[in-house]
Parts: sequence; C-alpha cells; structure tokens
Amino acid sequence: MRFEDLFKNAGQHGDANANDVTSPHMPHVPLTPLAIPEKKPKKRRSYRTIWISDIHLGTRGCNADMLIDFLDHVDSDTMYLVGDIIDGWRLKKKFYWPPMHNDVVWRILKRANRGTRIVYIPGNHDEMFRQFTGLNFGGVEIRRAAFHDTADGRRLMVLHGDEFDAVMLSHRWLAFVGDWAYELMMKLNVVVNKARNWMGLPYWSLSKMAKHKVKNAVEFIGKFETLVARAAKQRGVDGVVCGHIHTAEIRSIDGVQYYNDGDWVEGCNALVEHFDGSMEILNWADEIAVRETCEKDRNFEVLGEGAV
Ligand SMILES: [Mn+2]
Repeated sequence: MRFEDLFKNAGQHGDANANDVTSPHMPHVPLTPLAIPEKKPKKRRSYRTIWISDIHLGTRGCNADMLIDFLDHVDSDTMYLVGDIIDGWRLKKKFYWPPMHNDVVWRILKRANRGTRIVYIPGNHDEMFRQFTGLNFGGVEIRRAAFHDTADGRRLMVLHGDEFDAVMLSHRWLAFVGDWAYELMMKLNVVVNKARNWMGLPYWSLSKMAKHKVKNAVEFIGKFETLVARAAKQRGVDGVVCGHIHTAEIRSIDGVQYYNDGDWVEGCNALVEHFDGSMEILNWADEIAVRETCEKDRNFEVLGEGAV
C-alpha cells in the first residue's frame, strides 16, 4: 500500500467519519505486543524516589531484561533518569534497537501516565535531547539538571556528571574498562607477541600496560567523585546524585554526600530514597538471585523433599 492510499477515502462523500478528526479513517494497524509482557505483582515495592542512569539503550551492552524486571517490581513517587538512557552515539554508527528496548521506553512512559513524576536529565550519550530542556514528553520533564529535596530535609543536586569531563581530560574512557576489556587485552597480548616474535622484536606485555591502565581507572573514579562533591559544596547543597562513570556509590566527601546511581550495563544498580529520606543502592542482579532462591525454596516446601 502506498502512503497516499492511507488517506484515499478520508473526507470523501458518504464517509460517516469525514468530519470527525478523532477518526481519520486510517487502516487498522495491529500493535506490536511487548517482547516481555508486563508483570503485575499485587503490590510493587514502593520508594519515595528512584534514580537510574547509564542504561545505554541501543547497545548490546544494555541489560534491558533486568531493567524491565526492575520496573515491573518497584514503584516510586518520583523517578529521575540521570542520563545516557539512549546511546545516540552508538546508534548513529550502527542502528540496534531490539523489541526489549522498546519495552523499557513503554514502561517508563506508562509510569509517567500512571502519575509518577519523571524527570529526565540527558547525559553525553543522549545529548541530542538536551535541546528539549524545559519541555515535556508524555509527562516526562526534560531538564539539564535538578534539585531534589529529600524527606528528611536535605537538598540534593542531580546531574549526569559528564560536565566534569573537560576538567578530567585524559583517561576518561578508562572508567569503562571492565573485565571483558582486560580479558580481550590478555588475548591480544598473545597475538601481538606472536607477531613481534615473528618480526624479531622482543616481548612486550600488553597486559602489564592494561593493569597500569586499570589502576589509573581507580584513580579516575576517585578524582571524579572529589570533583563532583566539590562542585556540590560550592552550590551550597547537602549532596549530589550523578551517574556517568558506571560506579554506584554512597559516601561522604568533605562534608558532602556523594551518590552515584551506577548503570545498567555492568552493575544493574538503582539509587533509591525510602519514605524516611534514607538512601540505598539496589543491586538488581542480586535481588533477582535472592528472589529466585526464595521461589525455589518455596517450591521445595510445597512439593516436599521427595519431589525434587
Ligand atoms: Mn555518560
């Protein structure tokens, strides 16, 4: 069917819906069902606030299935999406959008529709949404940064964290060096040295260099945390919530509370505020493991020892 055919009959003589703008005589297009049907537990675990970031939808690294499980099991009055939700950088290079990634967007929009206040602070990987700052997409407020007042009267600054990259300058990619990269380097080490040997060059340890770099990554994280906390102190707030470096953390730095909500690529973390204002980092992979063990135990009890 050609695009123009969609409108062929619209507004024609004899069409009962011709003047009804809510019914533009469009052919029926079946909706694509969710890849993972929404779980509706009797009662979702409820928090005052949830912060999540660095989901990187549009990449293979994104643990969308875990995030879907998380969204189906918890609820909150307010939810902050603290940047790098969609990875525009990667999508620009190669389009990758499995149905599960749509499921995540669907769940977030549905949450907004249910009445959860959702504040979206784009990061560096989804900076294309920064131009929509101050606008509202289906109940999702887009902000450059935000201030959050906790139940126990503290004021927190919320931002993604890439704002400090310019100050950090070198080695910013190092924070993302995970085990897989290290392993890959080990494998590369073998190949590189075979080649070097063939060319008559001496052995050169790539893994040794990698170890050095990982040490640098640890230093990088510490430096980042200090910088963010210092900026928060200058702003006169009690604490700061950010993401960006994929390292969940709650700690006090120089009298300022530093919170990092982690990521959904490696850690699968969320930062939550309880109704009394206390804060906690959730590790959803662990939560799933605990739940599955409990379910197994329950089945064990119901079925009895003989049935297993
Ligand atoms: Mn980032």
